[in-house]
Amino acid sequence: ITTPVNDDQVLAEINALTERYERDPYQVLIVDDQPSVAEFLSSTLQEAGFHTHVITKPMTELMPYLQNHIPDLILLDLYMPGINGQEIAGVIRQQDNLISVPIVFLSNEISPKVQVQAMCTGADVFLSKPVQPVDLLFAVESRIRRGRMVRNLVTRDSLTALLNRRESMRRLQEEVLRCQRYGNKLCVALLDLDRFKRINDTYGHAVGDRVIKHFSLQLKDSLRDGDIIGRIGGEEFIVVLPETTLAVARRTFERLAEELREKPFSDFSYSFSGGLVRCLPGVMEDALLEQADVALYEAKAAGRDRVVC
Ligand code: GH3
Ligand code: MG
Ligand code: MG
Ligand code: MG
Repeated sequence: ITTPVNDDQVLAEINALTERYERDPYQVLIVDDQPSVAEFLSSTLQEAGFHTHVITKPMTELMPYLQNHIPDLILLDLYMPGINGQEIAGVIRQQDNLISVPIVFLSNEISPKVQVQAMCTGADVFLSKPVQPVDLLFAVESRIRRGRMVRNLVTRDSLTALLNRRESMRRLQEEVLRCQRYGNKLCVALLDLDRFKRINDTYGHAVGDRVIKHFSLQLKDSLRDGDIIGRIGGEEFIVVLPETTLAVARRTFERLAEELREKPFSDFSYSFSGGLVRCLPGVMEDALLEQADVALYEAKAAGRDRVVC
């Protein structure tokens, strides 16, 4: 069995990626109708190194914010004009992508019955106002790291640190909706490594795994930060490219294929095939995936190591 020469580097880079996803600054969302309270909470948390975002008008500002951001923890006031924290927590807990986000209630409500009702929405702890900075920091510190870890476990693939199949499909659905609503440009590619069985049979399954990791890193390097990259099967990947034309997407994948040909993995090289499609008005994600799959099949049938649009 040959040992790939750049193996250590690939492993180190995957580990670094995984760590980065765990160490990105923690973002706390503060929802309180009283600006002075929100400001106090925000500065206390910022001094402890957290990033914060303040919402004082939840009726109009909260849902739009949560559509584009996933905070690491939510500090929630109970009584606010027009809506209360309990209702908000109930809505948040019904969203798959927010399931792992801890919710900390903050209120001067002292009735145990009301506090228990609020907690029954799926919140994590109830703090009484006025809260001491040390109590606030204890409550946040003890929950925020675990929330982030759970989220990574639920959304990321453990071999490559790319998005897993479930999260890839959720993100694809979001982007397709954006494309349908606002006419945003959007491309989707399905990629599959060529003759992968042969690589496993020749070099062993462990080397096959390293090839998958190597490809994941190369793919990540070729794409932009806003692109969505997921591993959806053994050696199958999805790439969702918002705000990208078919021509640009195609060039990106052709460059990647070129690089894999020029700089082989170690003493052997591997290639991939791809099916690339553009999202058009009226086409939903299932149909889009099917089109991409047909294009991928054509790329395989035409001899592999190519991208078909
Ligand atoms: P084609 O060019 O037609 O895609 O040929 P292929 O050999 O890649 O075909 P196929 O998709 O049928 O086979 C993929 C193989 O990948 C089968 C499976 O044993 C292997 N595989 C799937 N998941 C993993 C994994 O996580 N690690 C490794 N090492 N191998 C895997
Ligand atoms: Mg209030
Ligand atoms: Mg396959
Ligand atoms: Mg394959």
